[in-house]
Amino acid sequence: MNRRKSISALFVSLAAGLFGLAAPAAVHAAEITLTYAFFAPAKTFPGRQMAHWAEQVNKRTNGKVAVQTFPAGTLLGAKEMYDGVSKGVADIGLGSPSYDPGRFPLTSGVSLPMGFTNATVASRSLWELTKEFNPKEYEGFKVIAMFTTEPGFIQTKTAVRNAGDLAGMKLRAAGTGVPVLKALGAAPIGMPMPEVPQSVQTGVINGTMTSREVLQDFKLAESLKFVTDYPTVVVTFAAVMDRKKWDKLPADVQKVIEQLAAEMPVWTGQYHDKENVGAALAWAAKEHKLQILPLAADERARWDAKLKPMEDEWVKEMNGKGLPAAAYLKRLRELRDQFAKQ
Ligand code: DTR
Repeated sequence: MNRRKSISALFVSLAAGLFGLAAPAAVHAAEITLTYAFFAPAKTFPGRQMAHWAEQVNKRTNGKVAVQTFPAGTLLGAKEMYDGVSKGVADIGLGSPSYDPGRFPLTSGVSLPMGFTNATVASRSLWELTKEFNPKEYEGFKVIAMFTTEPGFIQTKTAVRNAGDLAGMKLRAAGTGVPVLKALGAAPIGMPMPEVPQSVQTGVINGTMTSREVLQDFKLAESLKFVTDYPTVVVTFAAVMDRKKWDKLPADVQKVIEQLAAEMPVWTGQYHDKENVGAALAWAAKEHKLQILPLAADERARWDAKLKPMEDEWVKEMNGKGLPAAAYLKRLRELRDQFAKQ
């Protein structure tokens, strides 16, 4: 490269740098860098939540904190997320408590069939409950963001119009969805979301029960052509930081992160409910002829009846562990109804 060229190249990159990094953030080097791991791709809604959080922390700390994101399991996978954060592999990890209900027992109450109307209502309820009950299952962590999916739907290769179609069908769900599918008569398999596309292709499963944006975000509509129009249960997400790491952060940074924690359930719920799911359904209908199968009223009533005992069973199981299950569900119902009205 001749001298003239290299000077102009330098000029262009300087200009691009100044233009692209207009926030004071970028001009001063960050004092603190936090690594943030997530198990699924950046373009999925939890991934977008992570990018938004990273950008906001940088902006609101005036560049003092930079966040390096590691989506798609590049640093930690779904099953190792929380232990990975404890061990310091990542400073922050976004995992799904629904994948491990044994480890997050109280949180699994949010994934009972509670009739949440959307992800925003469920996300806000989850966050409030966690603040109020401060469940022991998050001991050693600082929870920095919580949210849920919309209530999941059964999405399959072959049509499911009634319990007979579902009987014995191999379907995948997050851990907390397994008892739901079992109660409905299917043969459930618990597995993390990133394993689903291949398991569908190889025929290990005939479909999945989760939020419907996965039809597009994981390209599942290429093989799953049917959605049964029966909302089931939400899947929970929690992003956590190791407590000791948190305690070392300066107070002004902690304040920014706590403010954001209060905002993330709404931000994520709204994006998921208002853009993400609708766009995916429209795309799947247009590109892959997705069919939404209504459930007849009497069939719906039978499905509801099959799921009804789950709440009492859960309370009994949690009481056995010495957890305040009945109080948690009572408050959950109040919050659900309060947020559904807003
Ligand atoms: N945890 C999920 C739900 C899920 C829905 N969308 C995404 C996107 C990225 C990761 C996970 C998910 C489930 O397993 O059902």
